[in-house]
Amino acid sequence: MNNTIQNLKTFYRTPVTPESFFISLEGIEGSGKTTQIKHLEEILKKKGYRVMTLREPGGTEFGEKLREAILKSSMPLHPMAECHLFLASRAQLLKEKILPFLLVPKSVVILDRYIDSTLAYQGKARKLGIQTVLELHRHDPLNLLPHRTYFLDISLETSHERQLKRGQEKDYFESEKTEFYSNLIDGYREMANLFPERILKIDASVSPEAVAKIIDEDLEKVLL
Ligand code: T5A
Repeated sequence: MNNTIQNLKTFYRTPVTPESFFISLEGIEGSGKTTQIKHLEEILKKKGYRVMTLREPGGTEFGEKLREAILKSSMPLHPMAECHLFLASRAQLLKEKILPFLLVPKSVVILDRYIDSTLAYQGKARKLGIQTVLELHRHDPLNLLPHRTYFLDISLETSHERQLKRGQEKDYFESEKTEFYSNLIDGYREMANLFPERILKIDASVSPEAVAKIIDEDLEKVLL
């Protein structure tokens, strides 16, 4: 990790809203993000929070159109084009949904993928560079970081097994080769080291219940 990357961290901020909370879930395909989000929604609602769950890319009318354009693209996009499409979706999501909802008292925004996906997928696996992606995010509103990020860490083998079980058609990224995925996993692990105060890396090869228990215990410590 060089100094320039460390310096770029100073352009980033977390929301200063005493009663609301911003959580993101990250990991490769099949890591169990959707599964854990359902659990998180339940326990946060039981605790009396208003919860808004969103996904990236998407979450707004404009963002859903971009999602379709990226994930259903029949031709390979230039990594920089790909990256800017994710950023466009994110900026609109922040403006329309995330920032207004965080002003609601006792609210939690749960996001299925956020900035760490771009750092790992476009920065590392597509080789744009972590520094480049951090530079692209350093301006408002993209410089807003979650209070907490759960990185569900699984191996490529586990990801393949879970996807085979599910038997879905492969999308744009799921057809990528092994090298892309091992860089991707490295990218996520690098992000967990770069942002240790925000990202909790969880071994997600265990049962969904065991993963949920780790998240529950952490939430007890970090929620106000
Ligand atoms: N992308 C996104 C970028 O490249 N850059 C960006 O900036 C952003 C924001 C989005 C794609 O876009 C890329 C990344 C992605 O390739 P998507 O359709 O939203 O695509 O895909 P994913 O987010 O990857 O969704 P998945 O459904 O594949 O993964 P999940 O949500 O992590 O996994 P989940 O919970 O659906 O579980 C998968 C299966 O595993 C089982 C579940 O029952 C399910 O069948 N499972 C477990 N099995 C055993 N043990 C556990 N602990 C399990 N947890 C779940």
